[in-house]
Amino acid sequence: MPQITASDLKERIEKRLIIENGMEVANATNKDVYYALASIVNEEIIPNWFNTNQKYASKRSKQVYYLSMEFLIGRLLESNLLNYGMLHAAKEALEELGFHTENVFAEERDAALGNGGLGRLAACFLDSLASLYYPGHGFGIRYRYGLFEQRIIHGNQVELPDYWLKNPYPWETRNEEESVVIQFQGKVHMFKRNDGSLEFKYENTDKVMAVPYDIPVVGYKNNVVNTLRLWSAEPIPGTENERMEENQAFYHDLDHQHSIEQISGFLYPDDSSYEGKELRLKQQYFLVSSSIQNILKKFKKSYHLPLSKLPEKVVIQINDTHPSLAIPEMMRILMDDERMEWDAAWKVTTNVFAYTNHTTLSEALETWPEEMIKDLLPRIYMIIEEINERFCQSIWFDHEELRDEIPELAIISYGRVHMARLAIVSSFSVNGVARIHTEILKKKEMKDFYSLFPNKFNNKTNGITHRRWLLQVNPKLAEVVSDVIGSQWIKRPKQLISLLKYSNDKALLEQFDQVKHENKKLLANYIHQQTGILIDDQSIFDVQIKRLHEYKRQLLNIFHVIYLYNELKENPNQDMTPRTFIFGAKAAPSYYLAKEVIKLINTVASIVNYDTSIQGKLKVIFLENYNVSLAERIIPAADISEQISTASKEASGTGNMKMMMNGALTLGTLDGANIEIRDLVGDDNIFIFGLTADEVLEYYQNGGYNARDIYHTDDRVKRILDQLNQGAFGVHDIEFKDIFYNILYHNDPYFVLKDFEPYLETHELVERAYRDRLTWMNMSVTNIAYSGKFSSDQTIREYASDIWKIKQV
Ligand code: GPK
Repeated sequence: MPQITASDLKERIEKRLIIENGMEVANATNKDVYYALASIVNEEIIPNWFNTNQKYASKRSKQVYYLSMEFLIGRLLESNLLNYGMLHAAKEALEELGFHTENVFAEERDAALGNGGLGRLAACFLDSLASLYYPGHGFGIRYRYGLFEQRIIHGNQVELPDYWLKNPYPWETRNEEESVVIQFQGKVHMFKRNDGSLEFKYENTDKVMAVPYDIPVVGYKNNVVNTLRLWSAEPIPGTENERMEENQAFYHDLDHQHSIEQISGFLYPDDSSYEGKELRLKQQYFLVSSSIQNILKKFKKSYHLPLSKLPEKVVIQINDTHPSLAIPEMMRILMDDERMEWDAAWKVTTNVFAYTNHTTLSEALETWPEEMIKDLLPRIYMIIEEINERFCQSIWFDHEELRDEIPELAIISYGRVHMARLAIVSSFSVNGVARIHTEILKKKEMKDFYSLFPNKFNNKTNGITHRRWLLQVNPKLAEVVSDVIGSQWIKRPKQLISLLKYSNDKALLEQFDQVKHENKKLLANYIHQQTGILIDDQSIFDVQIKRLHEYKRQLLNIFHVIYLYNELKENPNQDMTPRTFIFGAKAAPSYYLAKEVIKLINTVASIVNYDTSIQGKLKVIFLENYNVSLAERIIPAADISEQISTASKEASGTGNMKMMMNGALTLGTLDGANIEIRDLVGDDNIFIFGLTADEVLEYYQNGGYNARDIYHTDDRVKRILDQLNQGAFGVHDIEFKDIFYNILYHNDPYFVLKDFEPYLETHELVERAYRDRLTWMNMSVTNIAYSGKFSSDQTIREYASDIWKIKQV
């Protein structure tokens, strides 16, 4: 890879500005410079992109396609510069031209085509695939509106549309010539061919054009450029005119055009919960039909092999059940267009698809009304029916012990189509995303399926790209690490383990401490600038950043804050290390209780932050519009990483890994990947509290526990709940009654009260530990040292070797 120097870049930026904008640098805005730099990076990318595709084609490599309704990519300029080895030079060039790098990068809108963990995981996976020389690509939807922008107004979440494409997006290329047609609705007719085989013809379907927009996925300093292909829904050109002669055709047409464009109109803003809207079903079919057509066309064009060989060259990972209609879609094309028999098509299909499950929450399970699928996708419905029929038959005849369970196993049952069941039956691999999660799938949630298909089930613990989440977001830490152990860890993140040898080196620990402190100062400045609130950069930065969900228990966190505040009011002079509690969280717009919690946090903040009697010992910061870019600012500054979900509920978590990698200590429950973090760093380097998953599951089985007992026996708890009920935190006395009722009348379904006391006690341990700087930094460095295990490079290697059977090219 040729080294590009700062002065080269400077010159190229100047030239660009002249050619493209006819302007001198002196007159250029941050935006002008952003576009100039992006197009320079694109000039570097394009030949490599072409070469990568050539190489895959000439080697006829097996390819993996990652199908996902979400790709939460965030900004790309900085990470593309980093992966091209141009970041240092670019920063220097920009500063020399009189620009602040950060302001130039901030010109890019976050591509927020995802809700949270699931979408961000997809983005990290693409980064690792390219960086590890794997032929792997993403397929998704080019939503015109990404995840809503969050404003906090009088403590409440307000949603604004995220029209992220307002300005041209420099990383995408429209490839109209590769468009495909998608068909909805209509009638299916069945004919018998002369040879006796069946032929299906569709009539009066609604046709939509899927136009691909390609985004390059740049590997780290390896010249690899893979592709993220995002589909956009458009009317088929020419069809307007056909209808022009009809009466009022023009208005019908506008209406029609609008309904087509809606398909890629916006991202559904729900995380881990199922909404059941027809438009969402359309989006799902739109994604999978365009992707499967594309995959098959490409296979036929470049491999010159019969379709029966598809599984040797193609593997498709479906990211949760959202793209699971890809399965009947594949069957449809193989049979109806390619004239394969059912058995042959089934053999191909079941050897191509692999399915990842991301949650056991029942509210997230996708089941569509039979009628909806039948109406929107009549041929797909027939195929699902047939898959179901054959599957139920096989249970009836081959697994008598499960006959009574058929209603719980059938893909179509009680009028609904169960997408997870479809995915399990039709895939060769089913994986969970952390060890405990996979165990719960096997032992509980998917127990009977596990007994039917024990070999399909496997675990792939999630990971995060250390390039973005350490190298890019925390350059100071990366530099110290490289000074100590050399820079091989960048290619081999597990080598971070060498840091252990130095975890008692006092001078070094002080250096790490200094880096953390500098990062905290940067965040404190940002917070001041955003909120006007001054925070103490010597205080413990205690961070909980993730979607707002009852199971993630932001409520437990804010209860603890209220408790501390109550204590301080009683005894303002008590000796206490100052704390800053930092929250970032979006709630699904229709999730009432989640929004109440946001309001509660903001209300508590507005009281605590301005109460001078507590001498600045406590601050509560709710940063609005939590997104990838904001995570990038917060994570390097975190001392404590709050991972406090009700045990058994968080499939894995990935924020836990990001903060660990940046030297934060986890305060968490034995849930998701926290368990694997604990196993690595040991009990001395993590703060674990609360019920275990087994205990939680047992309570659920026996109808829960009695929350009122705790309310009546623990004065601290009673006081907090009464404060909520009596309006101590609000203007009207009805303010937080619903939270109060949910805990006492719905019996605290997420065990907030049950885990409250152990949580307090563990916080006390944290506070005490923080006072001993060296011990704390030793713990911190130990966490960084083990975090290489959670690089998504490791995860991707495991997917590649165990599931995908693909090789590095
Ligand atoms: C799980 F089911 C879902 C979903 O719809 N969205 C989502 O982000 C998350 N997830 C899990 O909640 C996390 O525990 C997990 O780390 C992440 O997916 C990636 O696997």
